[in-house]
Amino acid sequence: MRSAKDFFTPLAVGAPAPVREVPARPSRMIHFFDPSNEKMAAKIPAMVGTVDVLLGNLEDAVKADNKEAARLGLVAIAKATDFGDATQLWTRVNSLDSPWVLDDFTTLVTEIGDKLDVIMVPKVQGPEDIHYVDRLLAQLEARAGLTRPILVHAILETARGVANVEAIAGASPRMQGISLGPADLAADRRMKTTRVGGGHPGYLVREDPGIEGINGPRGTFQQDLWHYTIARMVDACAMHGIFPFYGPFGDIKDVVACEDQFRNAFLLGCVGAWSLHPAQIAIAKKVFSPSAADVAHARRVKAAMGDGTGAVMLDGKMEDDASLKQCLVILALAEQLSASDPELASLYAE
Ligand code: 1VU
Ligand code: MG
Repeated sequence: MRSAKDFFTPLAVGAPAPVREVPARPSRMIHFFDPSNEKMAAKIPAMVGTVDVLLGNLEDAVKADNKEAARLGLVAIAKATDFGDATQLWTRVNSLDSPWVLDDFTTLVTEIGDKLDVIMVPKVQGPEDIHYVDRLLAQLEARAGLTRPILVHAILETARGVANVEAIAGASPRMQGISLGPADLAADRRMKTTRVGGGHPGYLVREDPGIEGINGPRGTFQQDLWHYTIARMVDACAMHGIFPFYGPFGDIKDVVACEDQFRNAFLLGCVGAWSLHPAQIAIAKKVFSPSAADVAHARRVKAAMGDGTGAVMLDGKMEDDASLKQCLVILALAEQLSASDPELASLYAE
């Protein structure tokens, strides 16, 4: 284990200094695209400024025969596109045990390292995976003469990864965040689902039978398969000052359930989710931006609380230091989003 004193020392001579704090940039949707799919790739330049994150995916969902085309396609798009301040460019590389990942890292850092904000690493099992990526990136950044470190995002999609999530979150100053990957995680855990995220009608609790002699219908309540994992991930991220995300929702047509899944994640502390299809972008934007009513309420609590200590009554409810702190979280997010989204700025205007 490295000494805490060495934690912010570059891992290669000439590599940029690690960040002390992860930049909090709007990341409500991480929009996935396959750079080897010409139709999809052609749509990407026009999406700049309309999504918070564009992610060129090289891993699962890209056919094995297209891995090289995807990598080179991403290089071409990145070189030809100005992403401005409002949109970040991320990539998802192939898994660390795959035959493609070394070329993913070397090509992308060398060719477009100055444009890449974050590299998403799939199937992370423990801090040792992050340590490997950390050193490799430092070596490649030094060779490419980069002046800004590329950050790392881990996907939580193995049982071992979940067991090690706190150590993964704190493994490197490069750690930007973690996404829940429900599909691979379900398979690795041997859950008996066949879906990409969301709930399952069989995972429920049923009302007790009525008292003796009364046999009315017994209601059932569907439960959230992902509550434990998201909550654990959120705690690990908050503990290390990095950002938690919900991952994919595969039922593209079920926009209602997608919104519910995204909102559960938002309420539990996540800052964004993946959008797999253009139809999911607006859902993420809506859900991960606080509502005008929540912002207005937060401002009222802040005003009523004066110096921030003590307890007051507002609309029949007690507000105190702790409810004010929650309101300040909402206000900080509203302020951050307003800075890059004029529509939200006018929605939140006092
Ligand atoms: O109207 P056009 O024909 O010109 O364009 C189509 C389509 O090409 C385009 N489109 C997209 N554009 C940008 N980004 C996208 N992600 C994207 N998806 C589609 O929109 C137009 C309408 O498309 P569609 O409704 O006909 O949809 P398709 O049948 O073409 O595609 C649907 C899928 C889901 C296959 C497609 O959206 C896709 O491949 N999305 C990304 C999937 C992905 O990245 N999966 C990996 C992450 S999830 C994971 O790892 C765990 C499960
Ligand atoms: Mg996966």
